[in-house]
Amino acid sequence: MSSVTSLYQVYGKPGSFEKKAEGIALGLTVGSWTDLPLLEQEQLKQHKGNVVSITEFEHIHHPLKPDQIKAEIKIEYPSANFSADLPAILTTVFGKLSLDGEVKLLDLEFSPELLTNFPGPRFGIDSIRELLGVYGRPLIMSIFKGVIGRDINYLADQLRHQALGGVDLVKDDEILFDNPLTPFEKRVTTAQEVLHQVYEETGHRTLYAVNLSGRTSGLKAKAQKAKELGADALLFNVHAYGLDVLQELVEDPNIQLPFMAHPAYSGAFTSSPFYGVATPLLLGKLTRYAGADFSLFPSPYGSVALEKTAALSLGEELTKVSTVKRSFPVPSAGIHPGLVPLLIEDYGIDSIINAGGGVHGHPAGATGGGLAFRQAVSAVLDGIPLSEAAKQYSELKKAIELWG
Ligand code: 1AE
Repeated sequence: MSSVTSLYQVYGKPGSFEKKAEGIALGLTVGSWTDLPLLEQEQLKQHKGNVVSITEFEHIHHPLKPDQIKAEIKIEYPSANFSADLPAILTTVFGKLSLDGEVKLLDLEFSPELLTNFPGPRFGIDSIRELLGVYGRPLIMSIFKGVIGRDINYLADQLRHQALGGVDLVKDDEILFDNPLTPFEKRVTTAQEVLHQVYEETGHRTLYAVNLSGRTSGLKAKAQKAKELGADALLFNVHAYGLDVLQELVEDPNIQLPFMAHPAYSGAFTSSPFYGVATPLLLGKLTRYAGADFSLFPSPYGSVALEKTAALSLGEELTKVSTVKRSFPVPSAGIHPGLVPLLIEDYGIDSIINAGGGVHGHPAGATGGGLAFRQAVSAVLDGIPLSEAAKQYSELKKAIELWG
């Protein structure tokens, strides 16, 4: 049977969870039905949510209500109840329920038949590597910083310095929207010129992800224009718009560009231990199913940090075997070269190390910052401790002296 199966975390008194689970399974599907005539009951049965399992964690008590323990409830919802799109699925499994006390949506399992409606990333890890011609190491990405109120020449200069440091990708800051000083289309064409010039000079290719922003109704036309102008990739604040908006853009045959999902605003849904949606589900599985080729998220180590178990399982959701292509995990926020060994240990080589301040704040500028990251990656892959490698590489040495 085609279906989606939800895993919820709830708290309650021991032994109370069966009633709670049945209440959810009925409430989100056919409602109260047992008083109806038998024929109608039969008809409705195929639409009723099915409680698959209830697991009580008798030793995990609610921190503020010690008589309550944690439980996980699994419920399967037939696809017959919803259209095959994320808004309908999310409304079915966590619509009104998300407003109904301490319930957290931990995971969603799509049946293979349902999953065919979600083609996922158009490019994925393998095709992005082909675009860049880079294999066998994590990619390095840097971020424009301090560019609000600056003109296009300032951006061009900052981009050139970043690219000369050997980073593979540069993304717009997510807070840079369309504006008269650096309009969207001008950013695309200027970046092409700068990056082409750097390629001619050095043979190194860097891709630029421009921030696709503005009202939802204008996004497709804007993204198509970016494609026509030769854009490399699009940054998208997907959680401020909604996952289905991303899916629409990714599936548009006139766009066909890699999409980079920024996590801005997602913390509003994920941060509570009791409410909302689990981070690996939202920024991992669902962002991948909606078609992001890259998903950015706070690493467990930097200035904004995710809890480590969640950060690791997020990476797994983006890369584990599926009919849907793999998306690049992009651990971010407060990243500096000294964190490269930890990031490679956590996310392997099929990941992207992303830094803004850790590139621009380098004593030798953004070019020195990029070089320091590349040197740190080489050292880790060669099995050389960073402290050793720093004796050989002056940029890495300066970064480690500054940030540790
Ligand atoms: C989690 C997203 C990180 C991001 O977009 C960003 O701008 C990070 O900047 P830094 O590296 O913390 O300066």
